[in-house]
Amino acid sequence: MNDELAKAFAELDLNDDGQITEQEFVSAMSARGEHITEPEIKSIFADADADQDGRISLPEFTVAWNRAG
Ligand SMILES: [Ca+2]
Ligand SMILES: [Ca+2]
Repeated sequence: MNDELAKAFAELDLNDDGQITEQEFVSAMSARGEHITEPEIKSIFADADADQDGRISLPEFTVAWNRAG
Protein backbone atom coordinates (compact mmCIF):
# COMPACT_ATOMS: atom_id res chain seq x y z
CA MET A 1 0.00 0.00 0.00
CA ASN A 2 1.03 3.58 -0.70
CA ASP A 3 2.38 5.08 2.55
CA GLU A 4 1.20 8.55 1.69
CA LEU A 5 -2.29 7.22 1.03
CA ALA A 6 -2.35 5.21 4.27
CA LYS A 7 -1.22 8.27 6.21
CA ALA A 8 -3.89 10.48 4.62
CA PHE A 9 -6.55 7.87 5.38
CA ALA A 10 -5.42 7.59 9.01
CA GLU A 11 -5.56 11.37 9.40
CA LEU A 12 -9.15 11.42 8.21
CA ASP A 13 -10.25 8.33 10.15
CA LEU A 14 -10.37 10.10 13.48
CA ASN A 15 -11.55 7.14 15.56
CA ASP A 16 -9.40 4.55 13.73
CA ASP A 17 -12.28 2.23 12.88
CA GLY A 18 -11.20 1.85 9.25
CA GLN A 19 -14.05 3.93 7.85
CA ILE A 20 -14.24 7.68 7.27
CA THR A 21 -17.68 9.01 8.13
CA GLU A 22 -18.97 12.25 6.68
CA GLN A 23 -18.64 13.81 10.15
CA GLU A 24 -14.99 12.76 10.39
CA PHE A 25 -14.31 14.04 6.90
CA VAL A 26 -15.93 17.41 7.58
CA SER A 27 -14.10 17.72 10.93
CA ALA A 28 -10.73 16.76 9.48
CA MET A 29 -11.00 19.00 6.44
CA SER A 30 -12.21 21.93 8.54
CA ALA A 31 -9.39 21.36 11.05
CA ARG A 32 -6.85 21.69 8.26
CA GLY A 33 -8.05 25.24 7.82
CA GLU A 34 -8.39 24.87 4.10
CA HIS A 35 -10.53 27.36 2.26
CA ILE A 36 -13.35 25.00 1.55
CA THR A 37 -16.99 25.20 2.55
CA GLU A 38 -18.98 22.43 4.17
CA PRO A 39 -21.13 21.87 1.03
CA GLU A 40 -17.90 21.47 -0.97
CA ILE A 41 -16.54 19.01 1.57
CA LYS A 42 -19.78 17.02 1.40
CA SER A 43 -19.63 17.02 -2.38
CA ILE A 44 -16.09 15.61 -2.33
CA PHE A 45 -17.20 13.04 0.23
CA ALA A 46 -20.16 11.96 -1.91
CA ASP A 47 -17.89 11.53 -4.94
CA ALA A 48 -15.56 9.28 -2.98
CA ASP A 49 -18.35 7.27 -1.32
CA ALA A 50 -18.92 4.95 -4.27
CA ASP A 51 -21.50 2.68 -2.61
CA GLN A 52 -23.17 5.63 -0.86
CA ASP A 53 -23.32 4.03 2.56
CA GLY A 54 -22.25 7.28 4.20
CA ARG A 55 -18.73 6.09 4.94
CA ILE A 56 -15.53 5.99 2.93
CA SER A 57 -13.74 2.66 3.22
CA LEU A 58 -10.06 2.26 2.38
CA PRO A 59 -10.83 0.76 -1.07
CA GLU A 60 -13.11 3.71 -1.85
CA PHE A 61 -10.47 6.11 -0.60
CA THR A 62 -7.84 4.41 -2.76
CA VAL A 63 -10.00 4.82 -5.88
CA ALA A 64 -10.64 8.50 -5.10
CA TRP A 65 -6.96 9.04 -4.37
CA ASN A 66 -5.86 7.50 -7.66
CA ARG A 67 -8.47 9.49 -9.55
CA ALA A 68 -7.24 12.72 -7.95
CA GLY A 69 -3.62 11.66 -8.41
CA1 LIG B 1 -13.78 6.45 11.49
CA1 LIG C 1 -18.88 3.78 1.17
